[in-house]
Amino acid sequence: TEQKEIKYGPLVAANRTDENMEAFRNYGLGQFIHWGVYAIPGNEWEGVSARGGAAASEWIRSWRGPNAPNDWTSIYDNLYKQFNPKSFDAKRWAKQAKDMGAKYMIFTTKHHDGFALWPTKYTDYNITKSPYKKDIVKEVVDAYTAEGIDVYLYFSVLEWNNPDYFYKAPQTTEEKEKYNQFLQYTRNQLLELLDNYPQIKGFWFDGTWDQAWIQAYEFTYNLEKELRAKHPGLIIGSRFRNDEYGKRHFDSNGRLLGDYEQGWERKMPQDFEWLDGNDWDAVMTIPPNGWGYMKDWSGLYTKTTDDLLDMLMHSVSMNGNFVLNFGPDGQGNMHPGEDVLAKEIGEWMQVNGEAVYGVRHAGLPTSKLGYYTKKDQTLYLTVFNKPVNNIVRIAVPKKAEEVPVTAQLLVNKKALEVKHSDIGLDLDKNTYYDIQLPADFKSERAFVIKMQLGAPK
Ligand code: FHN
Repeated sequence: TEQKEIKYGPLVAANRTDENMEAFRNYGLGQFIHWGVYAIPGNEWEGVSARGGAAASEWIRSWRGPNAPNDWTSIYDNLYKQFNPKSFDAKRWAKQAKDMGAKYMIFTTKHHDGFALWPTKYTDYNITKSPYKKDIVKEVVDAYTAEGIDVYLYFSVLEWNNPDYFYKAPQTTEEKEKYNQFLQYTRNQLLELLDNYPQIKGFWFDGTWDQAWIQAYEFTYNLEKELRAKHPGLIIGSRFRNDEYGKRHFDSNGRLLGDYEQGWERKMPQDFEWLDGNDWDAVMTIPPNGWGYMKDWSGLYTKTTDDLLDMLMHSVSMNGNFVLNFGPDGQGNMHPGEDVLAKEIGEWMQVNGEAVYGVRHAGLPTSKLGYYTKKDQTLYLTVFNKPVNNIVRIAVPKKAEEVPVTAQLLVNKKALEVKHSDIGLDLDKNTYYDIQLPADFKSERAFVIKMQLGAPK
């Protein structure tokens, strides 16, 4: 295919191999936290509700529902005067994330409403003007860093309440000046975040889809360069900027714009091939689409521990990280449902974490039983669908130099027999290894079979 001339393409080579990027590749599991003044309404406020098919509680300022008062926007923009999370304890959050098994976390410094959770010099609409006053971003960065969890800062470029923000590309000189102010403001805030919290590993950008930002490709190109120069090793996903043809995530020649693909939000790639060898993360809500606190989960399908473990293994089996979102309430407590999920995931990770951390795509034919992950000569199969005959059958390409030789159950370290079986409808392509599960083996959740690979006998 014909290659386009691109001036504002990627600033870094694909698949960086430095320490920071290697760490990113090994995280496996992460935590997202959406917190801001939207936690006060928790999706419902005096007749205003962001409920409905696409309900996203952090969007309540604009998804106001039919019963919202006319001055709802201004009511919302004054909610910060009530933001005083008495129970907030970043150390408690960090401990919970650690126990869940998260190796990195992403925290909303500022969502689309523009309210900054750090004491920014560049707008008064920030935490110091709330009754809480203290720097929440600092508390979070310090507490998670102390637990050994890497921190990434979520930053929404889109700001609903900023008069200098433009959705459409600015036209007149006056509009252009205003938008330039906005761009400078964005730059100032990002540099400020790097100055204030030098421990962070990266930015997780959002709200970069509007035309004005898309047209500012020269500015965003230079800004990315500046951020990277200021903070060597910084990790930036593909949502930050676009090329001069308006192509986002990937430039017009299909090259990734950033260090990892950031398009997997509440969805997952079906096939490993779709990923084209890029690094990626999947970010996931517990309710269908609520990122900020949602007081009432009733009537919504909220994902179960088993759903989430399935998505986790789906991600890591394809070289991605799985990031589970939490939306604490206006006092700084996690939703009770989130506490339960975090605990159950953590218990599972205690036993099976080695199938998650530092693993890679195994390159085997997909299995109906579950997901493969691989680390050096060790192969893991996380079984979600236990076979009725208790035989776990592993397909290996016929010419493979490595096949399963020994196997054990991670849950009890019990050795299992591995037998070469030539059963299958595609014996020209694959050969099969059977692992017999103990007849009395029962498991309430997915379980992991750990195998050592070796030369075929
Ligand atoms: O609009 C936001 C949404 O509220 C949430 O922050 C998610 C997280 O990935 N991102 C946006 C939609 O893409």
